[in-house]
Formats: sequence, structure tokens, C-alpha cells
Amino acid sequence: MERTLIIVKPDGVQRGLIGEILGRFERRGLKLAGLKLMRIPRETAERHYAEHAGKPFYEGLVSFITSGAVAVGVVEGLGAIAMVRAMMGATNPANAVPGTIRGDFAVTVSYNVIHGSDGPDSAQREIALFFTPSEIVEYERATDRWGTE
Ligand code: 3AN
Repeated sequence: MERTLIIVKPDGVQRGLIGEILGRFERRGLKLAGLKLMRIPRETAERHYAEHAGKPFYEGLVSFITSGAVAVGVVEGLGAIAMVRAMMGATNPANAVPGTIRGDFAVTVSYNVIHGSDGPDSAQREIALFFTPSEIVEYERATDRWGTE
């Protein structure tokens, strides 16, 4: 079982896409293990995007992600990290296939609606950045046994 961090970015929240995006993960069968609405403090955003520090788009990226409310979630499931990445679509929406979140809702690389961790190490690091252990909820869904082998 894997966990990954997703962020519905300020553009996604402003456009009323929280339910649409979370609904896609739910319908797929993935489980929400954590969820919060927040305004990301600048320091948290800088730590979150530390790998991009120094790049030309870094300052814009940090100011954008801190510019409004975001919905942050922990999504859990078998292979959840790669599954969420596939459902998000390519970073540049010009390359995002229709049917993916970015392929359906985004047109520019800066306003691309959603973030999802890109691997196990970043998932662990990012979840710890946004959630305390007690904010991660372990629970059974009645349907869980219909989705596992
Ligand atoms: P992803 O969000 O698909 O994991 P990353 O981690 O390469 O992509 O980039 C993080 C974020 O930085 C992207 N979601 C996007 O908003 C922004 N970004 C990446 N590359 C560029 C770029 N060339 N110009 C502007 N923003 C960019």
C-alpha cells in the first residue's frame, strides 16, 4: 500500500475543481487518508519546492502556490504514486492527454491545477511536510475488500 500527496492548487480551488479532482481519485478506488483546506505558508512552499530553487520559474511557483487556498490530500492505494501521476497528466498541459486532470482542465504549465508526488521519497517527504501523523486517518471502507486481491 502506498501513500502520495496531492495538492489542488489555487487555480483549481478558484475554478471549483476540488470535488471533481478528489472525485476522480475516489471513483478510481483510491482512498483519502488525509485532507485539509489551507493557505500554504511561504516557508512550507519553499521546502516543498526546494528541488526547483534557483530555476527561473521558482519564484513564480512559490508565489503562485501561496497565493490562495489549496486543498491538500493524502491519497492511499496499491501503486497510488504512479496511479495519481498518470491521472494528473503531463506537467505541461500541452502534452497532457485528454482524460487526465491536466488534459481536461489545464492549458498552461504554471496554472496546471494539481500537484502529485513524483516518487516514494518525495511522497514521504511531502506528506510529512503537510500532515502530522495524527492527521493521517486509518480506516476501513466497506468496499475495500472489493478492490484488493
Ligand atoms: P509536476 O508538478 O508535474 O511534478 P515538476 O515537479 O517538474 O512537475 O514542477 C513543479 C511545478 O513547477 C509544476 N507543476 C509547474 O507548476 C511548475 N513548473 C515546472 N516547470 C515549469 C516551467 N518550465 N515553467 C513554469 N513552471 C514550471
